[in-house]
Amino acid sequence: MSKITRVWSREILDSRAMPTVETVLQLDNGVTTVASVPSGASTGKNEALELRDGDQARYLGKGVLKAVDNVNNKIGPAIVGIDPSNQADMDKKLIELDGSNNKSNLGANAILSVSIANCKAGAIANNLPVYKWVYQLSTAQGAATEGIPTRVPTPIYNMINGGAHGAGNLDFQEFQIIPASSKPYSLALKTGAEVYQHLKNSLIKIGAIHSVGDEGGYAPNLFNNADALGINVEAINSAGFQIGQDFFLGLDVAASHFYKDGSYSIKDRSNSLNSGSLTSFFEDLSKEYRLILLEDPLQEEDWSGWTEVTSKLGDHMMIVGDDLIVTNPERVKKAAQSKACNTALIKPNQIGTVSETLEVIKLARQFGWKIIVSHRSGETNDFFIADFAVGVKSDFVKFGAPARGERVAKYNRLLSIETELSANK
Ligand code: 2PG
Ligand code: MG
Repeated sequence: MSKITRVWSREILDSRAMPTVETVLQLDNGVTTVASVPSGASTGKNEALELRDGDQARYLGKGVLKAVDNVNNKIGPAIVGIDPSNQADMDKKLIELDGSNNKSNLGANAILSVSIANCKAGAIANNLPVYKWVYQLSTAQGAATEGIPTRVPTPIYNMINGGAHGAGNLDFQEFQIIPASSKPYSLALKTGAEVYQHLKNSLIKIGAIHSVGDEGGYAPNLFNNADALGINVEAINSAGFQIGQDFFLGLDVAASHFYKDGSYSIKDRSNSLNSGSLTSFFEDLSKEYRLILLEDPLQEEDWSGWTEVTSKLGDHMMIVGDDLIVTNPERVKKAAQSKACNTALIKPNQIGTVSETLEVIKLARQFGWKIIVSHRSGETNDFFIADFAVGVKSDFVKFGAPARGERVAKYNRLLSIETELSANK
């Protein structure tokens, strides 16, 4: 049995030059594990609280020294002596120490950094790679489907960044390409990267600026959202692949971002839209561009509108709840009851601990939903979620474009897991 002997934390930078929390956990054999947490820009209203200092003299008020202090002085002393193999007990302890219903006392950023560092320590204590350890934890919690992981989840690449992540002229947040799930992961990564290169050339050809956005996808100047779908199709074709066979398209609409006073305004339409007319627009797009995925198509409290989208499009598309369900069991239950979506986007920092994230996955699976494990737009090079996604046998992963260090850290980790999995066959 191992024991935690020391825990310390500090403020580091994420990929957006914003501070975030990095925690180190030391075991009695001297081994240390390190975990840092990501941060969203288009956050759902109902996410667990990310504790920021609010001191305008530092990082525009975004410092995380209070969260760091909470790890160093409140969480650390309370968890020394615990065996990291017991993730459920550790997370229970963290939840109790916080005592609120949204992690607002200690901060979900402080809590998750400890929870993940503990999960990595549990893997080491049990002599397992993190993905195998997560599989054991999720099996114990009833969150995994039967049988050890044999495949790497299918990647969803965010090729064009709009909304809160882009340059400001596209309303929708993510224009995604999704390789056919039948392809081995290494091939899906190679072909995705090739399309990314072709997309750059296509954007240069039409004079659209080809700088990148927060998630490594391009942030071009285009006229409207449909144009961004069109240019993804063009890049897929010029790379020598076929839509509907090699690649499919998806959208994270992140509709709360352009919803105001009861209506939606988008570049593609001169009039503002209500949820019914926006849904009809999605129906048209899905036919024209073979969309298979639609995330946050409507704002996060429009439950009846979501039910309408899922009943109209859910038979052939993944209708993904992100801001809608915020990796929260109560909102997942409500969404299932009202048939508001059929796929869960899973982000550990929306709820705050590894065990609660597993619980949400278990619930979503009980409702027959698909699972997508996701990064945040502000990331670090920590690739824990790559292991986590394999361990829980997620259907898909969403880690941004196949570019920029903090995105590629996760995609490359999946490559090495794929090699390990095929060696074990
Ligand atoms: C999303 C995420 C990640 P953010 O909306 O799905 O892509 O963005 O982290 O800014 O919430
Ligand atoms: Mg989203």
